[in-house]
Amino acid sequence: MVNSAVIDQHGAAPVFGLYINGEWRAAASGKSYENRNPARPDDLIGSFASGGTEDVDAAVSAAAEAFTAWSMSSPITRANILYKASEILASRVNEIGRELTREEGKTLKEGIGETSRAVQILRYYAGEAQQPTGEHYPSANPATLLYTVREPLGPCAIITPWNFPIAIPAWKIAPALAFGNTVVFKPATLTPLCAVRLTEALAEAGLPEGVLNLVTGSAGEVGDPLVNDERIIAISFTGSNEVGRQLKMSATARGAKVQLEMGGKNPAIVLADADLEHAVTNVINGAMMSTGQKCTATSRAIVDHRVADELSERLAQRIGALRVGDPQEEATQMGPLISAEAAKRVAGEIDRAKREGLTLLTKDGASTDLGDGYFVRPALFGGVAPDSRLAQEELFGPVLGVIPVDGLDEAIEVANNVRFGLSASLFTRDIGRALTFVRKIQAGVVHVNSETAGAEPQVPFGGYKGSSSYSREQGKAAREFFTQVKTVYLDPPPSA
Ligand code: UN1
Repeated sequence: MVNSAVIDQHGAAPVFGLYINGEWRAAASGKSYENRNPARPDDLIGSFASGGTEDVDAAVSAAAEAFTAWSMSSPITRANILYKASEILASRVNEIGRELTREEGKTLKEGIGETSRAVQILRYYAGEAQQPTGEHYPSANPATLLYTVREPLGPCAIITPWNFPIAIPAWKIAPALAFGNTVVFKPATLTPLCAVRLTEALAEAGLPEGVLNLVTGSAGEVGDPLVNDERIIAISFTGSNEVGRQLKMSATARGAKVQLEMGGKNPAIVLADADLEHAVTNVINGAMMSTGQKCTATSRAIVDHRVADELSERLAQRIGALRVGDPQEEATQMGPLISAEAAKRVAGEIDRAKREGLTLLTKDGASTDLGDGYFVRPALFGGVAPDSRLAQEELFGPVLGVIPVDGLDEAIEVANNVRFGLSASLFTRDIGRALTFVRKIQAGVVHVNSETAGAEPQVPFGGYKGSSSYSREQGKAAREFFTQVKTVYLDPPPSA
């Protein structure tokens, strides 16, 4: 039998399997679920295996079994496999980028861009795997060779969201593997195809069986048993605060190492001396790309009152002109929300803000040509109070509020007055104010004169306060999470 991700066919739609111990297979229950295009829900992308406890058990067993050999393998061997996977993915960037757009709903430019980013991430970790693994120290005994070595942890669970369906899995899985861990990968239920594509590339690159296992399915049927499996030593999770907190409590209670990346309520501060056109472009990109569904999205424009009216006007004009539609069309600038439920929730938040008396600056005339996709028109609210719901809660959609303030000090105070602290931007020409902002802002990723979203693979990524769990992903920080330190005192035997 061919070892292919497509294990069956339901009419015209393929059925994709789980990947366990080097083999694509159906879920033990035999069940699968449908995955549809959020821009055109009648477009069935495929069916995906609905994993369950039995599958999780098989995947964890495979990861546990494969760990000894993989953890002892040369980092150079691992680097070569990651590099090969990057090449395989690179050769399919356009195809997979289009699939990402069809499955997730971000624009083609973003879908292909994100896939290229996954290629870059795999390449980066191929290099990172070849970096030093420890440090050499002086000892009280001059004859002692005293050094540390970072060693892998064991089987890890990688639990990822739908909003970056290939980049986030790549930036968690690649370091886990590079540093000698094995993986059970549980992707978001809504974006299993990207997870299959990444797994295929890594499998084809020559990962030994059991080193990476993919179990698609729901949080309850796959996520819970995975998090609670005693053999899973570490868990890296990106998703909502509610799920993250719960996950951390149950996993740390049994002694697992846990890393969480969660929400944001990211501010872009615009001072009166800023280049307004540049600020407008970056605020809109930060707020509206990926339909506002990034934890790094800009959701508060905190603006000096001297330029607040002008900036609001320009934002309203340009946001109102964004071409919303099917992201598979090149001209589209903003696609749908991920699901019917998400669209309903975000539309409800917009209605609620209007009912509470907030001023909607963009026109919200219903569009005629959006079909039955999960579309919500982008919304800009003006004169928003810093303590309003719109300025405090993460809405995860194309909604932006302008909060007028009096100068930098008040702007920073307002910016910090939320429970999140992922990313933040400042727009100014004044280096002194920029330095003050960098020092006082409570955020893990800080930008001056660029948008709040974005994360390069070679630097640490993560948030302050409720956005994260005080650990960082990517860059050198990934090695810290996915390894533990062994300290070695090596003394010569006493000479005869
Ligand atoms: C980005 O801004 O490009 O889920 C990355 C998220 C973040 C990643 C953002 N963890 O939106």
